[in-house]
Amino acid sequence: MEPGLEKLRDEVFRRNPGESEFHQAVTEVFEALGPVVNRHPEYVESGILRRMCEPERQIIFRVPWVDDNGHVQINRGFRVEFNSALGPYKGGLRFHPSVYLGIIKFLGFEQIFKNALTGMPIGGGKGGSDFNPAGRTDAEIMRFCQSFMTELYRHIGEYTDVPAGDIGVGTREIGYLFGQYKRITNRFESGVLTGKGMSWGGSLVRPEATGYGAVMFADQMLRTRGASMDGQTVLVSGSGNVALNAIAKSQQLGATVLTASDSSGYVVDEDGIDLELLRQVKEVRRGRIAEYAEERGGRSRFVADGCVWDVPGTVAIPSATQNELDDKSALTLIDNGLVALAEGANMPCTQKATEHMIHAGVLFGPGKAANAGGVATSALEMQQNASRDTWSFEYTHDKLEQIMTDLHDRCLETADRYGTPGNYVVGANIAGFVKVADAMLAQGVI
Ligand code: NDP
Ligand code: 2IT
Repeated sequence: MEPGLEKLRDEVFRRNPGESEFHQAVTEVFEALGPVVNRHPEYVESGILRRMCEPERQIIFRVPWVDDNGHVQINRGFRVEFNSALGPYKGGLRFHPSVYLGIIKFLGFEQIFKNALTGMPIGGGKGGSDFNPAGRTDAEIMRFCQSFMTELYRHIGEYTDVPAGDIGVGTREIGYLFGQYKRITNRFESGVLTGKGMSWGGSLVRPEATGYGAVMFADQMLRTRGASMDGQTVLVSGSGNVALNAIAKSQQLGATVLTASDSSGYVVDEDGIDLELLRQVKEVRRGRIAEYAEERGGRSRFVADGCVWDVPGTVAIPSATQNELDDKSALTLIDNGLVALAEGANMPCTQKATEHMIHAGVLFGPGKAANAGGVATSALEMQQNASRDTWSFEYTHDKLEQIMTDLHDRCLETADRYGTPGNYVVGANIAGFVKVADAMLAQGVI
Protein backbone atom coordinates (compact mmCIF):
# COMPACT_ATOMS: atom_id res chain seq x y z
CA MET A 1 0.00 0.00 0.00
CA GLU A 2 1.18 3.58 -0.72
CA PRO A 3 2.80 5.14 2.42
CA GLY A 4 0.35 8.11 2.34
CA LEU A 5 -2.57 5.71 2.21
CA GLU A 6 -1.10 3.46 4.88
CA LYS A 7 -0.93 6.38 7.29
CA LEU A 8 -4.50 7.27 6.54
CA ARG A 9 -5.62 3.65 6.94
CA ASP A 10 -4.00 3.48 10.38
CA GLU A 11 -5.87 6.63 11.35
CA VAL A 12 -9.18 5.11 10.17
CA PHE A 13 -8.47 1.97 12.23
CA ARG A 14 -7.68 4.11 15.30
CA ARG A 15 -10.80 6.24 14.95
CA ASN A 16 -13.08 3.23 14.43
CA PRO A 17 -11.85 0.59 16.89
CA GLY A 18 -13.22 -2.94 16.79
CA GLU A 19 -15.03 -2.55 13.45
CA SER A 20 -13.17 -5.32 11.59
CA GLU A 21 -15.48 -5.49 8.55
CA PHE A 22 -15.23 -1.73 8.06
CA HIS A 23 -11.43 -1.96 8.34
CA GLN A 24 -11.44 -4.72 5.72
CA ALA A 25 -13.56 -2.73 3.27
CA VAL A 26 -11.39 0.38 3.70
CA THR A 27 -8.20 -1.67 3.24
CA GLU A 28 -9.52 -3.19 0.00
CA VAL A 29 -10.30 0.24 -1.42
CA PHE A 30 -6.97 1.74 -0.32
CA GLU A 31 -4.98 -1.20 -1.78
CA ALA A 32 -6.68 -0.61 -5.12
CA LEU A 33 -6.21 3.18 -5.14
CA GLY A 34 -2.38 3.07 -5.27
CA PRO A 35 -2.11 3.81 -9.02
CA VAL A 36 -4.55 6.76 -8.93
CA VAL A 37 -2.97 8.35 -5.87
CA ASN A 38 0.47 8.02 -7.47
CA ARG A 39 -0.76 9.88 -10.51
CA HIS A 40 -2.95 12.37 -8.60
CA PRO A 41 -1.50 13.00 -5.12
CA GLU A 42 -4.01 15.86 -4.74
CA TYR A 43 -6.65 13.30 -3.77
CA VAL A 44 -4.74 12.57 -0.57
CA GLU A 45 -3.42 16.11 -0.08
CA SER A 46 -6.91 17.64 -0.32
CA GLY A 47 -8.12 15.33 2.44
CA ILE A 48 -10.78 13.87 0.16
CA LEU A 49 -10.06 10.30 1.18
CA ARG A 50 -10.03 11.14 4.88
CA ARG A 51 -13.42 12.81 4.46
CA MET A 52 -14.80 9.84 2.53
CA CYS A 53 -13.98 7.48 5.41
CA GLU A 54 -16.00 9.59 7.84
CA PRO A 55 -19.77 9.11 7.38
CA GLU A 56 -21.71 12.34 6.91
CA ARG A 57 -24.14 11.18 9.60
CA GLN A 58 -24.58 8.06 11.77
CA ILE A 59 -27.91 7.37 13.44
CA ILE A 60 -28.31 4.72 16.15
CA PHE A 61 -31.67 4.22 17.83
CA ARG A 62 -33.74 2.02 20.13
CA VAL A 63 -36.37 -0.23 18.54
CA PRO A 64 -38.86 -1.39 21.18
CA TRP A 65 -41.58 -3.84 20.15
CA VAL A 66 -43.91 -6.41 21.70
CA ASP A 67 -43.65 -10.10 20.70
CA ASP A 68 -46.59 -12.51 20.33
CA ASN A 69 -46.28 -13.54 24.00
CA GLY A 70 -46.69 -9.97 25.17
CA HIS A 71 -43.00 -9.57 26.08
CA VAL A 72 -41.20 -6.32 25.35
CA GLN A 73 -38.21 -6.79 23.05
CA ILE A 74 -35.48 -4.25 22.40
CA ASN A 75 -33.30 -4.09 19.31
CA ARG A 76 -30.83 -1.56 18.02
CA GLY A 77 -31.48 0.28 14.74
CA PHE A 78 -28.88 1.90 12.50
CA ARG A 79 -28.74 4.18 9.51
CA VAL A 80 -25.33 5.36 8.33
CA GLU A 81 -25.63 8.18 5.80
CA PHE A 82 -22.18 7.95 4.31
CA ASN A 83 -21.91 10.16 1.27
CA SER A 84 -24.34 12.38 -0.65
CA ALA A 85 -21.99 13.89 -3.25
CA LEU A 86 -23.80 12.22 -6.16
CA GLY A 87 -27.38 12.08 -4.90
CA PRO A 88 -29.58 11.12 -1.93
CA TYR A 89 -28.10 8.44 0.33
CA LYS A 90 -29.07 5.08 -1.14
CA GLY A 91 -28.63 1.57 0.18
CA GLY A 92 -30.37 -1.33 1.84
CA LEU A 93 -31.47 -2.29 5.34
CA ARG A 94 -30.16 -5.53 6.86
CA PHE A 95 -31.99 -7.38 9.63
CA HIS A 96 -29.67 -10.05 11.05
CA PRO A 97 -28.47 -10.84 14.60
CA SER A 98 -24.84 -10.21 13.59
CA VAL A 99 -25.54 -6.55 12.70
CA TYR A 100 -23.56 -3.91 14.59
CA LEU A 101 -22.11 -0.55 13.58
CA GLY A 102 -19.00 -2.10 11.92
CA ILE A 103 -21.12 -4.14 9.49
CA ILE A 104 -23.36 -1.22 8.57
CA LYS A 105 -20.30 0.99 8.02
CA PHE A 106 -18.57 -1.57 5.77
CA LEU A 107 -21.73 -1.91 3.72
CA GLY A 108 -22.28 1.86 3.58
CA PHE A 109 -18.69 2.51 2.55
CA GLU A 110 -18.86 -0.07 -0.27
CA GLN A 111 -22.18 1.39 -1.36
CA ILE A 112 -20.63 4.81 -2.10
CA PHE A 113 -18.38 3.40 -4.82
CA LYS A 114 -20.89 0.84 -6.08
CA ASN A 115 -23.55 3.47 -6.54
CA ALA A 116 -21.09 5.77 -8.33
CA LEU A 117 -20.20 2.93 -10.70
CA THR A 118 -23.83 2.45 -11.77
CA GLY A 119 -23.75 5.89 -13.37
CA MET A 120 -27.00 6.79 -11.56
CA PRO A 121 -27.45 9.90 -9.36
CA ILE A 122 -27.32 8.18 -5.97
CA GLY A 123 -25.16 8.65 -2.88
CA GLY A 124 -24.22 5.90 -0.43
CA GLY A 125 -25.80 4.72 2.83
CA LYS A 126 -26.82 1.58 4.69
CA GLY A 127 -28.88 0.63 7.69
CA GLY A 128 -30.46 -2.19 9.58
CA SER A 129 -30.86 -3.84 12.94
CA ASP A 130 -29.64 -6.75 15.06
CA PHE A 131 -33.23 -8.03 14.94
CA ASN A 132 -33.37 -11.75 14.05
CA PRO A 133 -36.37 -12.47 11.79
CA ALA A 134 -35.81 -16.26 11.92
CA GLY A 135 -38.82 -17.98 13.50
CA ARG A 136 -40.78 -14.75 13.97
CA THR A 137 -44.43 -14.58 12.91
CA ASP A 138 -45.73 -12.15 10.31
CA ALA A 139 -47.35 -10.10 13.06
CA GLU A 140 -44.05 -9.82 14.95
CA ILE A 141 -42.19 -8.81 11.78
CA MET A 142 -44.83 -6.14 11.15
CA ARG A 143 -44.64 -4.72 14.68
CA PHE A 144 -40.86 -4.64 14.50
CA CYS A 145 -40.89 -2.86 11.12
CA GLN A 146 -43.45 -0.33 12.36
CA SER A 147 -41.36 0.49 15.41
CA PHE A 148 -38.17 0.70 13.31
CA MET A 149 -39.84 3.16 10.91
CA THR A 150 -41.34 5.22 13.75
CA GLU A 151 -37.80 6.42 14.41
CA LEU A 152 -36.28 6.15 10.93
CA TYR A 153 -38.96 8.21 9.13
CA ARG A 154 -37.55 11.54 10.35
CA HIS A 155 -34.20 10.84 8.67
CA ILE A 156 -35.32 9.67 5.21
CA GLY A 157 -37.16 11.02 2.16
CA GLU A 158 -37.06 10.79 -1.62
CA TYR A 159 -34.52 13.65 -1.82
CA THR A 160 -32.67 12.74 1.38
CA ASP A 161 -32.17 9.04 1.94
CA VAL A 162 -33.84 6.09 0.18
CA PRO A 163 -33.52 2.69 1.92
CA ALA A 164 -34.23 -0.70 0.32
CA GLY A 165 -33.77 -4.40 1.19
CA ASP A 166 -30.73 -6.50 2.05
CA ILE A 167 -30.36 -9.67 4.18
CA GLY A 168 -33.60 -10.30 6.05
CA VAL A 169 -35.44 -7.46 4.32
CA GLY A 170 -37.55 -8.28 1.26
CA THR A 171 -40.85 -7.13 -0.23
CA ARG A 172 -42.80 -8.11 2.92
CA GLU A 173 -40.65 -5.95 5.19
CA ILE A 174 -40.52 -3.04 2.71
CA GLY A 175 -44.34 -3.18 2.67
CA TYR A 176 -44.63 -2.84 6.45
CA LEU A 177 -41.99 -0.09 6.49
CA PHE A 178 -43.68 1.83 3.68
CA GLY A 179 -47.11 1.51 5.30
CA GLN A 180 -45.82 3.00 8.55
CA TYR A 181 -43.96 5.83 6.75
CA LYS A 182 -47.17 6.72 4.94
CA ARG A 183 -49.22 6.73 8.17
CA ILE A 184 -46.76 8.96 10.00
CA THR A 185 -46.14 11.47 7.22
CA ASN A 186 -49.55 11.35 5.53
CA ARG A 187 -47.75 11.26 2.18
CA PHE A 188 -47.76 8.59 -0.53
CA GLU A 189 -44.11 9.33 -1.18
CA SER A 190 -43.29 6.32 -3.34
CA GLY A 191 -39.68 7.36 -3.92
CA VAL A 192 -38.79 7.07 -0.23
CA LEU A 193 -38.13 3.31 -0.39
CA THR A 194 -37.29 0.90 -3.21
CA GLY A 195 -38.06 -2.78 -3.58
CA LYS A 196 -41.78 -2.02 -3.23
CA GLY A 197 -44.57 -4.34 -4.42
CA MET A 198 -45.62 -3.96 -8.05
CA SER A 199 -49.07 -2.53 -7.33
CA TRP A 200 -47.79 0.23 -5.02
CA GLY A 201 -44.85 1.78 -6.84
CA GLY A 202 -42.38 -1.08 -7.24
CA SER A 203 -40.41 -1.77 -10.40
CA LEU A 204 -40.48 -4.91 -12.49
CA VAL A 205 -37.04 -6.59 -12.53
CA ARG A 206 -36.03 -5.10 -9.12
CA PRO A 207 -36.59 -8.45 -7.34
CA GLU A 208 -34.43 -10.25 -9.91
CA ALA A 209 -31.91 -7.49 -10.52
CA THR A 210 -29.02 -8.30 -8.17
CA GLY A 211 -28.72 -11.99 -9.06
CA TYR A 212 -29.41 -11.35 -12.75
CA GLY A 213 -26.85 -8.55 -12.81
CA ALA A 214 -24.15 -10.66 -11.15
CA VAL A 215 -24.55 -13.37 -13.77
CA MET A 216 -24.59 -10.79 -16.58
CA PHE A 217 -21.32 -9.46 -15.17
CA ALA A 218 -19.81 -12.98 -15.07
CA ASP A 219 -20.93 -13.49 -18.67
CA GLN A 220 -19.26 -10.22 -19.72
CA MET A 221 -16.01 -11.23 -18.01
CA LEU A 222 -16.05 -14.63 -19.72
CA ARG A 223 -16.61 -12.99 -23.10
CA THR A 224 -13.27 -11.18 -22.77
CA ARG A 225 -11.75 -14.67 -23.08
CA GLY A 226 -13.99 -15.88 -25.89
CA ALA A 227 -16.29 -17.87 -23.56
CA SER A 228 -19.72 -17.21 -22.00
CA MET A 229 -22.01 -18.57 -19.27
CA ASP A 230 -23.30 -21.16 -21.74
CA GLY A 231 -22.08 -24.61 -20.73
CA GLN A 232 -20.47 -23.54 -17.42
CA THR A 233 -20.95 -25.45 -14.17
CA VAL A 234 -21.94 -22.91 -11.56
CA LEU A 235 -21.59 -22.89 -7.77
CA VAL A 236 -24.00 -20.59 -5.95
CA SER A 237 -24.04 -20.03 -2.18
CA GLY A 238 -27.05 -18.75 -0.29
CA SER A 239 -30.70 -19.33 -1.18
CA GLY A 240 -32.16 -15.87 -0.66
CA ASN A 241 -33.05 -13.11 -3.09
CA VAL A 242 -29.65 -12.81 -4.74
CA ALA A 243 -28.88 -16.54 -4.90
CA LEU A 244 -32.24 -17.60 -6.37
CA ASN A 245 -32.06 -15.03 -9.13
CA ALA A 246 -28.41 -15.81 -9.86
CA ILE A 247 -29.49 -19.43 -10.34
CA ALA A 248 -32.35 -18.35 -12.63
CA LYS A 249 -30.19 -16.18 -14.89
CA SER A 250 -27.38 -18.79 -15.02
CA GLN A 251 -29.90 -21.37 -16.21
CA GLN A 252 -31.39 -18.95 -18.76
CA LEU A 253 -27.90 -18.48 -20.21
CA GLY A 254 -27.32 -22.23 -20.59
CA ALA A 255 -25.29 -23.03 -17.47
CA THR A 256 -25.84 -25.87 -14.99
CA VAL A 257 -26.09 -24.74 -11.37
CA LEU A 258 -24.89 -27.42 -8.96
CA THR A 259 -25.30 -25.87 -5.52
CA ALA A 260 -27.23 -23.63 -3.13
CA SER A 261 -26.88 -23.15 0.63
CA ASP A 262 -28.12 -21.50 3.80
CA SER A 263 -26.62 -21.11 7.26
CA SER A 264 -27.35 -24.79 8.04
CA GLY A 265 -25.39 -26.31 5.11
CA TYR A 266 -25.51 -26.79 1.36
CA VAL A 267 -27.15 -28.97 -1.30
CA VAL A 268 -25.48 -30.43 -4.39
CA ASP A 269 -27.56 -31.41 -7.37
CA GLU A 270 -25.55 -32.99 -10.17
CA ASP A 271 -28.53 -32.73 -12.56
CA GLY A 272 -28.76 -29.01 -11.90
CA ILE A 273 -30.82 -27.25 -9.22
CA ASP A 274 -34.60 -27.51 -9.62
CA LEU A 275 -35.31 -23.81 -9.18
CA GLU A 276 -39.07 -24.16 -8.87
CA LEU A 277 -38.67 -26.57 -5.95
CA LEU A 278 -36.00 -24.41 -4.31
CA ARG A 279 -38.24 -21.32 -4.55
CA GLN A 280 -41.11 -23.30 -3.09
CA VAL A 281 -38.97 -24.34 -0.10
CA LYS A 282 -37.21 -21.01 0.51
CA GLU A 283 -39.53 -18.26 -0.73
CA VAL A 284 -43.00 -19.68 -0.25
CA ARG A 285 -42.49 -21.84 2.85
CA ARG A 286 -39.49 -19.95 4.27
CA GLY A 287 -38.04 -23.41 5.09
CA ARG A 288 -34.51 -24.82 5.41
CA ILE A 289 -32.33 -26.01 2.54
CA ALA A 290 -32.29 -29.66 3.75
CA GLU A 291 -35.99 -29.84 2.77
CA TYR A 292 -34.97 -29.27 -0.84
CA ALA A 293 -32.73 -32.38 -0.87
CA GLU A 294 -35.40 -34.44 0.93
CA GLU A 295 -38.05 -33.55 -1.63
CA ARG A 296 -35.76 -33.88 -4.64
CA GLY A 297 -35.14 -37.53 -3.74
CA GLY A 298 -31.89 -39.34 -4.65
CA ARG A 299 -30.82 -36.70 -7.19
CA SER A 300 -29.61 -34.22 -4.59
CA ARG A 301 -27.71 -34.46 -1.33
CA PHE A 302 -27.61 -32.17 1.68
CA VAL A 303 -24.29 -31.58 3.42
CA ALA A 304 -24.83 -30.24 6.93
CA ASP A 305 -22.37 -27.54 8.00
CA GLY A 306 -20.14 -28.34 4.99
CA CYS A 307 -18.31 -25.90 2.75
CA VAL A 308 -20.05 -25.33 -0.56
CA TRP A 309 -16.72 -24.32 -2.15
CA ASP A 310 -15.46 -27.92 -1.92
CA VAL A 311 -17.68 -28.75 -4.92
CA PRO A 312 -15.86 -28.50 -8.29
CA GLY A 313 -17.23 -25.95 -10.78
CA THR A 314 -16.08 -23.42 -13.38
CA VAL A 315 -17.98 -20.31 -12.18
CA ALA A 316 -18.71 -19.25 -8.59
CA ILE A 317 -21.36 -16.72 -7.51
CA PRO A 318 -21.10 -16.33 -3.71
CA SER A 319 -24.47 -14.84 -2.72
CA ALA A 320 -24.87 -15.28 1.05
CA THR A 321 -22.78 -13.01 3.26
CA GLN A 322 -19.42 -11.37 4.03
CA ASN A 323 -16.28 -13.49 4.40
CA GLU A 324 -18.02 -16.73 3.43
CA LEU A 325 -15.16 -17.69 1.08
CA ASP A 326 -11.69 -17.78 2.68
CA ASP A 327 -8.17 -18.43 1.35
CA LYS A 328 -8.44 -22.19 1.83
CA SER A 329 -11.68 -22.30 -0.19
CA ALA A 330 -10.10 -20.11 -2.86
CA LEU A 331 -7.20 -22.55 -3.29
CA THR A 332 -9.62 -25.48 -3.48
CA LEU A 333 -11.70 -23.73 -6.14
CA ILE A 334 -8.59 -22.85 -8.15
CA ASP A 335 -7.33 -26.46 -7.95
CA ASN A 336 -10.73 -27.62 -9.14
CA GLY A 337 -10.55 -25.45 -12.27
CA LEU A 338 -12.49 -22.28 -11.42
CA VAL A 339 -12.49 -19.81 -14.33
CA ALA A 340 -14.61 -16.90 -13.06
CA LEU A 341 -16.13 -15.57 -9.85
CA ALA A 342 -18.67 -12.77 -9.50
CA GLU A 343 -19.50 -11.55 -5.98
CA GLY A 344 -23.29 -11.51 -5.65
CA ALA A 345 -22.95 -10.80 -1.92
CA ASN A 346 -21.09 -7.86 -0.40
CA MET A 347 -17.46 -8.75 0.42
CA PRO A 348 -18.05 -12.54 0.43
CA CYS A 349 -14.36 -13.22 -0.30
CA THR A 350 -11.71 -12.52 2.31
CA GLN A 351 -8.84 -10.36 1.14
CA LYS A 352 -6.50 -13.35 0.93
CA ALA A 353 -9.04 -15.32 -1.10
CA THR A 354 -9.32 -12.40 -3.55
CA GLU A 355 -5.54 -12.19 -3.88
CA HIS A 356 -5.27 -15.94 -4.62
CA MET A 357 -7.94 -15.72 -7.31
CA ILE A 358 -6.39 -12.74 -9.06
CA HIS A 359 -2.91 -14.28 -8.82
CA ALA A 360 -4.22 -17.52 -10.37
CA GLY A 361 -5.79 -15.61 -13.29
CA VAL A 362 -9.40 -16.26 -12.27
CA LEU A 363 -11.73 -13.60 -13.72
CA PHE A 364 -12.74 -11.86 -10.48
CA GLY A 365 -15.73 -9.49 -10.33
CA PRO A 366 -15.79 -7.62 -6.99
CA GLY A 367 -19.17 -7.02 -5.33
CA LYS A 368 -19.22 -3.28 -5.84
CA ALA A 369 -19.31 -3.96 -9.57
CA ALA A 370 -20.86 -7.42 -9.90
CA ASN A 371 -23.81 -6.92 -7.53
CA ALA A 372 -24.53 -3.31 -8.54
CA GLY A 373 -27.51 -4.39 -10.68
CA GLY A 374 -29.74 -4.36 -7.59
CA VAL A 375 -29.15 -0.79 -6.56
CA ALA A 376 -29.07 0.33 -10.21
CA THR A 377 -32.57 -1.05 -10.66
CA SER A 378 -33.58 0.67 -7.42
CA ALA A 379 -32.52 3.89 -9.13
CA LEU A 380 -34.71 2.89 -12.10
CA GLU A 381 -37.57 2.40 -9.62
CA MET A 382 -36.93 5.94 -8.31
CA GLN A 383 -37.07 7.25 -11.90
CA GLN A 384 -40.43 5.57 -12.46
CA ASN A 385 -41.76 6.92 -9.14
CA ALA A 386 -40.59 10.46 -9.98
CA SER A 387 -42.34 10.38 -13.36
CA ARG A 388 -45.36 8.35 -12.09
CA ASP A 389 -44.62 5.85 -14.81
CA THR A 390 -44.49 2.03 -15.02
CA TRP A 391 -42.08 0.34 -17.38
CA SER A 392 -42.43 -3.13 -18.91
CA PHE A 393 -40.28 -6.06 -17.83
CA GLU A 394 -38.43 -6.13 -21.18
CA TYR A 395 -37.69 -2.40 -21.17
CA THR A 396 -36.38 -2.48 -17.59
CA HIS A 397 -34.39 -5.67 -18.21
CA ASP A 398 -32.74 -4.08 -21.26
CA LYS A 399 -31.80 -1.07 -19.16
CA LEU A 400 -30.28 -3.31 -16.48
CA GLU A 401 -28.33 -5.23 -19.12
CA GLN A 402 -27.00 -1.98 -20.60
CA ILE A 403 -25.99 -0.70 -17.15
CA MET A 404 -24.11 -3.94 -16.37
CA THR A 405 -22.35 -3.89 -19.75
CA ASP A 406 -21.30 -0.24 -19.36
CA LEU A 407 -20.18 -0.89 -15.80
CA HIS A 408 -18.14 -3.92 -16.85
CA ASP A 409 -16.49 -2.00 -19.67
CA ARG A 410 -15.71 0.98 -17.42
CA CYS A 411 -13.98 -1.29 -14.87
CA LEU A 412 -11.93 -2.97 -17.58
CA GLU A 413 -11.00 0.30 -19.28
CA THR A 414 -10.01 1.92 -15.95
CA ALA A 415 -7.87 -1.09 -14.95
CA ASP A 416 -6.12 -0.81 -18.31
CA ARG A 417 -5.57 2.93 -17.98
CA TYR A 418 -3.95 2.49 -14.57
CA GLY A 419 -1.60 -0.29 -15.64
CA THR A 420 -3.37 -3.36 -14.22
CA PRO A 421 -5.12 -4.89 -17.24
CA GLY A 422 -7.90 -7.36 -16.41
CA ASN A 423 -7.93 -6.44 -12.72
CA TYR A 424 -11.58 -5.62 -12.01
CA VAL A 425 -10.87 -4.87 -8.33
CA VAL A 426 -8.56 -2.01 -9.24
CA GLY A 427 -10.84 -0.90 -12.09
CA ALA A 428 -14.03 -0.83 -9.99
CA ASN A 429 -12.49 0.93 -7.02
CA ILE A 430 -10.71 3.60 -9.05
CA ALA A 431 -13.64 4.31 -11.37
CA GLY A 432 -16.05 4.64 -8.42
CA PHE A 433 -13.63 6.65 -6.31
CA VAL A 434 -12.71 9.22 -8.99
CA LYS A 435 -16.34 10.01 -9.70
CA VAL A 436 -17.18 10.67 -6.05
CA ALA A 437 -13.89 12.46 -5.32
CA ASP A 438 -14.33 14.88 -8.22
CA ALA A 439 -17.90 15.66 -7.18
CA MET A 440 -16.78 16.32 -3.60
CA LEU A 441 -13.94 18.58 -4.76
CA ALA A 442 -16.37 20.58 -6.89
CA GLN A 443 -18.75 21.04 -3.94
CA GLY A 444 -16.22 22.65 -1.58
CA VAL A 445 -15.15 21.44 1.84
CA ILE A 446 -18.00 19.04 2.54
P1 NDP B 1 -31.57 -12.88 1.87
O1 NDP B 1 -31.92 -12.57 3.28
O2 NDP B 1 -32.63 -12.96 0.86
O3 NDP B 1 -30.73 -14.24 1.81
C1 NDP B 1 -29.55 -14.38 2.51
C2 NDP B 1 -29.01 -15.79 2.28
O4 NDP B 1 -27.70 -15.87 2.80
C3 NDP B 1 -29.82 -16.87 3.01
O5 NDP B 1 -29.73 -18.06 2.29
C4 NDP B 1 -29.09 -16.96 4.34
O6 NDP B 1 -29.24 -18.20 5.02
C5 NDP B 1 -27.65 -16.78 3.90
N1 NDP B 1 -26.90 -16.17 5.01
C6 NDP B 1 -27.07 -14.95 5.54
N2 NDP B 1 -26.22 -14.75 6.56
C7 NDP B 1 -25.50 -15.86 6.66
C8 NDP B 1 -24.46 -16.25 7.51
N3 NDP B 1 -23.99 -15.45 8.47
N4 NDP B 1 -23.92 -17.49 7.32
C9 NDP B 1 -24.40 -18.30 6.34
N5 NDP B 1 -25.39 -17.98 5.51
C10 NDP B 1 -25.93 -16.78 5.66
O7 NDP B 1 -30.49 -11.77 1.47
P2 NDP B 1 -30.03 -11.29 0.00
O8 NDP B 1 -30.08 -12.43 -0.94
O9 NDP B 1 -30.75 -10.05 -0.31
O10 NDP B 1 -28.50 -10.88 0.29
C11 NDP B 1 -27.42 -11.78 0.11
C12 NDP B 1 -26.14 -11.00 -0.05
O11 NDP B 1 -26.24 -10.16 -1.21
C13 NDP B 1 -25.77 -10.05 1.09
O12 NDP B 1 -24.37 -9.99 1.19
C14 NDP B 1 -26.29 -8.70 0.62
O13 NDP B 1 -25.62 -7.65 1.23
C15 NDP B 1 -25.95 -8.80 -0.86
N6 NDP B 1 -26.67 -7.91 -1.75
C16 NDP B 1 -28.04 -7.91 -1.78
C17 NDP B 1 -28.71 -7.07 -2.67
C18 NDP B 1 -30.18 -7.12 -2.81
O14 NDP B 1 -30.68 -6.43 -3.72
N7 NDP B 1 -30.92 -7.85 -2.01
C19 NDP B 1 -27.97 -6.13 -3.54
C20 NDP B 1 -26.53 -6.29 -3.48
C21 NDP B 1 -25.94 -7.13 -2.60
P3 NDP B 1 -30.17 -18.27 6.34
O15 NDP B 1 -31.56 -18.06 5.84
O16 NDP B 1 -29.91 -19.62 6.91
O17 NDP B 1 -29.71 -17.15 7.23
O1 2IT C 1 -26.05 -3.95 -1.23
C1 2IT C 1 -26.87 -3.43 -2.01
O2 2IT C 1 -26.53 -2.85 -3.04
C2 2IT C 1 -28.31 -3.57 -1.68
N1 2IT C 1 -28.65 -4.21 -0.70
C3 2IT C 1 -29.33 -2.89 -2.54
C4 2IT C 1 -29.47 -1.45 -2.18
C5 2IT C 1 -30.59 -0.71 -2.87
O3 2IT C 1 -30.76 0.46 -2.49
O4 2IT C 1 -31.27 -1.24 -3.75
